[in-house]
Parts: sequence; C-alpha cells; structure tokens
Amino acid sequence: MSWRATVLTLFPEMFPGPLGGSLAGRGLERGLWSLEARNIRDAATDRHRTVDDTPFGGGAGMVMRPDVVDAAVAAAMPEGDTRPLVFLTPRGTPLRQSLVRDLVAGPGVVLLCGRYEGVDQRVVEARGMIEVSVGDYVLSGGELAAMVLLDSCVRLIPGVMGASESAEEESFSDGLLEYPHYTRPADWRGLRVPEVLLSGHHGQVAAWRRAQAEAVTRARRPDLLSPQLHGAAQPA
Ligand code: 6GU
Repeated sequence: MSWRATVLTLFPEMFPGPLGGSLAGRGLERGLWSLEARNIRDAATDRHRTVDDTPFGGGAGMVMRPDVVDAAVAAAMPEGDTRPLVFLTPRGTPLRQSLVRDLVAGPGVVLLCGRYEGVDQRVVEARGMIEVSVGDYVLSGGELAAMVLLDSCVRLIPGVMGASESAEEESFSDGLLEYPHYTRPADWRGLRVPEVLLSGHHGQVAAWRRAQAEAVTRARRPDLLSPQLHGAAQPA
C-alpha cells in the first residue's frame, strides 16, 4: 500500500495544484503516493450546507462547526485508519524536518485545512489532531500550508526523487543551512568561483563547505545552532 494523503478542505479544486506537476506529480502518476481532496461541505447536514457559525464571546469572522468537521473526518477515515490527523493552523507548532521524516515513515496523513477565523477547538482536541504551522506569517487558509507539508513529505518517498536530491536531504539533516553552490563558467563577469572548489582536493572542499554552512547558519539562523538559547525545539 502506497503512502496515502487525504485533504479535508472547503476548496478541493485547489488540489493537486502544484503537486500535480514536477517530480511529486510524476510520483502521483506512478502510484508512489496518492492524494484525495474531500470537500468539508459534503459533511454538512442542513439545507444550506452550513459549515461555520459565529464565535462564542464575540469578535470578527466565523468558526468552523465541530459537528461538521467531525463528520468530515469520520467520512474520510474509516474504522482502522491509523493515519495521523494534522490540522494546518498558524497556531500550530512549526513544521520541522523531523516531523516530515516521521510522517513519511507511516501510512500517510489526513490534513484538515482551516478557513474563516478558525475551527472549534473541541473537535481539534477530541480527534487528537496535531496542530502544525508552516511559518510565522498568516495565510488565508490551510490549503497552501497543506501543499507545503505534502511536498516536503512526498520528496522523501523512495523513487520520487533522484539520488542527488536524497543526498542533499542528508545535508540538511545535520541541522545546518546549506553551503553555496557554483557551476561553470569559473569566471562569470569577472566573478571567480572560490578557488578551493577548482582544486580537486576533496578533503579541502568538504572542510570549506562545512565552514561555509556553519557561517551562514550562525549569521541567519543561530537558533539552529543553539536552540536552547532561543527557546526553540531541537533542530531537525
Ligand atoms: Cl498552517 N495556516 C494558515 N492559515 N496560515 C499559516 C499557516 C497555516 N502556517 C503559517 N501561516
């Protein structure tokens, strides 16, 4: 059985979207993974197919109803479906490569995309959802976040990517940002490629790349080097 993704959304026509092209899309066609987008509105029971209501306590926007979301989850996950249920929300814990690795090692994932101001928290907790964010900015809905999560998982499925990309994946796994890359010409508009890369000394190349990776990580993402000083979780 291949890795199976189900997306619960009010906008199923947004899928597969960019996941239908490129290497992820090739993997879909080859049956290396599967993707089902289901309309949460299909789980509504009233004449107007209502999915949301006004927030208790007042305030702007609408909240997705717990009964409708629960019915959508129940319809998507028959008894015995052991896939983790992930709710994409800017309130979630940040998506990290460690979670991506865990998810891809399992049978697949069910993703709930929130819209409006949010989802009633009771169904999030009753269903044991994992709340995940893809970064510190606000998207208009969970759909793009779901695509980000799926792309990060699917590229790790054996056969989806070539050997070069799997090697590259190892290099982020050490918790550093990547060293810079260069190709021909060695002189472009008078800008020379770092001399060590032309030297053919594999040991010196490896040491230079390591130093570059550490320097760029120190400059841009010091939290990856000493997460305890920055109040973050461990690096992926
Ligand atoms: Cl998962 N959802 C939305 N709506 N915005 C986000 C996000 C998720 N992650 C970062 N921003």
